[in-house]
Amino acid sequence: MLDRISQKFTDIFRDITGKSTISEKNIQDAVDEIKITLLEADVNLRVVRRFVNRTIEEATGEKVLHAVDPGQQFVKIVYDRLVALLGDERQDLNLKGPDTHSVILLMGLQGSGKTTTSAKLALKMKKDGRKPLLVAADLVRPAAVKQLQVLGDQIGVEVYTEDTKDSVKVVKNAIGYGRKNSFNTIIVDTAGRLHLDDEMMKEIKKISDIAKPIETLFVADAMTGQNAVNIAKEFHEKVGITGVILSKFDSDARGGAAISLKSVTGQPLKFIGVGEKMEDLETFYPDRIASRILGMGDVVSLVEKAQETIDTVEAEKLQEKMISATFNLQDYLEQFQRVRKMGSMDSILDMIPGAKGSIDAADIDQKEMIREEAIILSMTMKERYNHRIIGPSRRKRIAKGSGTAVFDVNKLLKKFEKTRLMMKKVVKNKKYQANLMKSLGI
Ligand SMILES: Nc1nc2c(ncn2[C@@H]2O[C@H](COP(=O)(O)OP(=O)(O)OP(=O)(O)O)[C@@H](O)[C@H]2O)c(=O)[nH]1
Ligand SMILES: [Mg+2]
Repeated sequence: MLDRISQKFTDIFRDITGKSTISEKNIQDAVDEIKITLLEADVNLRVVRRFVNRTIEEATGEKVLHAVDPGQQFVKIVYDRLVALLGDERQDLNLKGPDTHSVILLMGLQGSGKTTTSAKLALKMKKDGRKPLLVAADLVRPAAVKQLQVLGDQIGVEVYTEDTKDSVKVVKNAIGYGRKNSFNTIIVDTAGRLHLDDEMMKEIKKISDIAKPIETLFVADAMTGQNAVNIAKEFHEKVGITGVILSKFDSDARGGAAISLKSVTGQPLKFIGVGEKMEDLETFYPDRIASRILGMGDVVSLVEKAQETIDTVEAEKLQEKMISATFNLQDYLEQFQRVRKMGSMDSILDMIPGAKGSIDAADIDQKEMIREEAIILSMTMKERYNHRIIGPSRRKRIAKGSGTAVFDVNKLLKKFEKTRLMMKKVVKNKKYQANLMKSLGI
């Protein structure tokens, strides 16, 4: 997630914050680099120009050039401008109170993630204490209704379906059904098309007229970059949207769609899809994403994610363990037991400054986790607290006890050592980031 762009920004900032004095030329050079970085990230050209011009304007003033830490002032300006570009404040769904029903209509191009996102949103609503109803209004793709039913089953949310080809009728009846049965959040999944065509627009308009949605959300595939942004804009002009959900953000190394969306469409980005699992939908926080884009990590989201799956005390402990290099095999065991609950390792590593690239997420696949768990469980507590005492005969015993081979035990111990080293690196990086952010007042 955002790997490429955040690496570039880290390099640019490291350069400029390393200087004790800076000239207008230094700033111009850094801004030129930023311009290239944003264009490579597939950010809309006009957005880039405006961003660059304003940054130069602010950064070449007396206040910056003669500041004690001119480089850090510059970073702060870029950060503030980026937060503004991403939309400043987080934008909540504009739902009515629980006693009336609110309709959320999802639309977008084929394969953008509408059905998955509908279900993810339903789960989120359910967790928020609302009563969601999913409506299968994609009657174009043969398996679409079934797909939504399977997801609904998985998250324990009812799915309204009808055996017809008339999506407008389904939506109308679904709303009647929802009101009668006191569902207060009606989420409508619609059909996607390959291109923007008149027929699709007509159908969506009809559905929208009947459903009177309080939120009309465009689901855009982050990986399609500017294309996603342009189509969102067209949808807004033709049907009127109230916000965007950017799906597949986990696979987006560039970040261009997220950066341009608000500015080009005028509509806020409300959520990001960060994986295929039902839990993988995050509220979009402009400041946190700006930190991630600029390579400063997103420790806040990480801790929140941990809090969702484990209690607060455990979450704090987890954070401590993650940033200290003092953990032993017992901690390691507890960690991946928690990680398994939290979701994909990849999305977790993304939030830790400096962790990405230091460890390969593929190293931590589920089967291996189970094997490693068995190995550690076969160790005595003494061994878990001090892995250095585990010599050849202990390794043999542990392999036997866990039904694995000595080779597996060796591999685990090696990996554990590698993880410890990674943690040390993260701490160093985190200290650097923390100091930087503290001095910037972020
Ligand atoms: N990695 C990742 N995959 C996603 C995300 N959201 C959706 N997908 C995947 O994208 C594919 C398409 O998702 P769907 O929800 O079926 O898309 P759709 O827009 O409903 O597709 P149509 O109904 O055919 O137009 C599926 O394989 C999803 O698992 C996401 O946030 N991250
Ligand atoms: Mg679909």
